[in-house]
Amino acid sequence: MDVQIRIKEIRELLERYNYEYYVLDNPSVSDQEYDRLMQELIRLEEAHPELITPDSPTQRVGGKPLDEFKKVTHARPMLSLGNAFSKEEILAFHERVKEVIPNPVYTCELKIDGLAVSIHYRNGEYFLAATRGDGITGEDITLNVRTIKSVPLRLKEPVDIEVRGEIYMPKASFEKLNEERANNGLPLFANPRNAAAGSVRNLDPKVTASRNLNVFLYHVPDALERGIKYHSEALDYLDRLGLRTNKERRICKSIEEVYDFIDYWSKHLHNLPFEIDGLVIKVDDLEAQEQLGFTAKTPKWAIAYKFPAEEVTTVLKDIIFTVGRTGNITPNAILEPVKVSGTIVQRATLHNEDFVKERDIRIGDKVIVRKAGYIIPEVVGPVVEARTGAERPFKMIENCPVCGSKLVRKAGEADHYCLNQNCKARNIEALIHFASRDAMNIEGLGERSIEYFFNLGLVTSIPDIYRLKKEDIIGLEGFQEKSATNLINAIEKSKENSLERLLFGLGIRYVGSKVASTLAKTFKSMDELMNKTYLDFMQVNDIGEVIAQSLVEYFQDPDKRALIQTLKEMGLNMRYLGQETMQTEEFAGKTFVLTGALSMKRDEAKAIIERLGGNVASSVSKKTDVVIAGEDAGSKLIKAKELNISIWNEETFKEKIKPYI
Ligand code: 3BD
Repeated sequence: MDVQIRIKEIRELLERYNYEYYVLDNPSVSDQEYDRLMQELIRLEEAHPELITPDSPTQRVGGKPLDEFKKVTHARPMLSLGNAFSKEEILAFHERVKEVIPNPVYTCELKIDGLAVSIHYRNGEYFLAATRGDGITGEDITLNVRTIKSVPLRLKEPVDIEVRGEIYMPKASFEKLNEERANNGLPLFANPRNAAAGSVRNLDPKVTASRNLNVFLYHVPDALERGIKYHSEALDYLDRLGLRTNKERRICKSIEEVYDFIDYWSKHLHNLPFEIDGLVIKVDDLEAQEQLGFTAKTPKWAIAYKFPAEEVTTVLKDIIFTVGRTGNITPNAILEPVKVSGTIVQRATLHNEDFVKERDIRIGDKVIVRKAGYIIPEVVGPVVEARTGAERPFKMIENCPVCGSKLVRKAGEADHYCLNQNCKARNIEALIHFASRDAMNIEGLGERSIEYFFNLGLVTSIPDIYRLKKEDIIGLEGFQEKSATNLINAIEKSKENSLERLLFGLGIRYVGSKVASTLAKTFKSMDELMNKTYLDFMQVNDIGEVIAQSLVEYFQDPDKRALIQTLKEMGLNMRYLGQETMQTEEFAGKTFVLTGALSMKRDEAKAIIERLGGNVASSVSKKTDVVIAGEDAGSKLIKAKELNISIWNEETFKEKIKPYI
């Protein structure tokens, strides 16, 4: 028989068996038969390498580990979902929907707890996969996702399509993986979601391939353009293409049916072979979705229902104090280890003195523990009935647990502070913050390395980071030639960061990443910022007295000015480089003015325009390209007409942004 024909035949069989096994969960042949065919195909391809194609079942794992992931900009942003924590909030969502759509029908789905992925097929062939990232740009994980066996390398129809879904790790695989890791002395993953994320974001596809990941697809961004009328129909279409969807979805014709779905899954979620962190409720009619539209980040036609946090009781054995980067002191509960929402918890924040006193939490108490927002363990309060009399009341400490200096609690503030600028704990925390992901994002310079370098005296201040040399770290525990080179490169690269990352990283009090962005956008350079007054800062939207005061204090402090000067001399970028925007024909480089009443918030409209590459100005001039006029637009509209400037009404605006939302 012709080799070419035999190869094609085996590939088709393997493709079918793979689909039956991984997508339908319904195999029609034995594992042995499958393996036998795979071995035959491997042999034939080895003998005829010219016949290997990328969609061959032998080609799932291949290639060398990557140096880094490439960036991918999503054609349409990957949106977030609004959250509801109760049926009341679901009802409020329903009422909002009904204002636009009188009789909405919903599709209810499980909310798989994994990581979102976008997968592209060209002519039916697997082509690209990307993480969500910040929703605008993600990372190219094509090679890793192709190792997931339920991801078909070829669809049942030769279409060009982007599909979105969630990659996850089944509970059983997660437990097996952690068991193996424990046996090998490797750190454990906290939960299946982290394990899935870690496996997908590994630079070596072989590692991903070894991790038994799976996927559910739930979204076709351009369904309407494909003639699909309902979300539920889009899911059926995904099924027909051979993609894996979750079958536990239900079309609900009334809010009561939605409640039934919630009640059912509130009871049964633990029986699922994978973790879910809630349910998703979506308006089924795609045209109705369009009419409802979106806010800056979330669609108004969908909402996530989050199950109430699980509460458990355990014993509070002790209270210890930690020092944050601003010198803030946090009491922490040391707990008898207990499993909460899937992970073992042995420490929980007690926030501050008042939190503990108001709840009268005592050492030795039986306490109720839960995870706030599913993530951060917190103590809800004591079980007073369980007291024996042996419990010890809480007493706030008076001196820094690390440097011993006297703590201060300013009037009107809840936190105690260590004011010692040289306090070791504060400095380590400040360095960790500087290098962290939302700040300078120096990969490889995490909590552990910083503590290690600090204790060796290698890095005790921010400039020390930029003084590190490869020779200093090669040979230190955990650092070989390659990891040392990577770290030095990452540090070097961080010098190019846009101003807002540096501003956030400096750890100025009350300057979070959002304020840092606003400041960078407004003042453009560090030099400008350093010379601004309290009143200048007060002019900026979103900046009030407290932040303005803190900024002035920071920039007038000679030590801080010297620090900034040093960093500048070391070559750190001190300018705003512009946000990562899309270059869209209708918006990029153009100046817009908003006037009149719009149905969406003005800030949202502004954010969308900026993301699409445009600017928003407050008054109409010759430099204005487009005026977007809502209801009752006044003098600005008149001026726009005089100057012969393009005018869009809200509908036109929505039309223009539609392709990117
Ligand atoms: C799921 C958005 C929309 C298409 C926006 C309505 C937020 C992660 O099973 N539908 C689902 C699931 C997630 C979804 C949408 N349907 N968005 C959905 C989703 N059945 N998990 N998500 N995402 C996906 C996210 N991820 C990371 C950071 C912030 N948001």
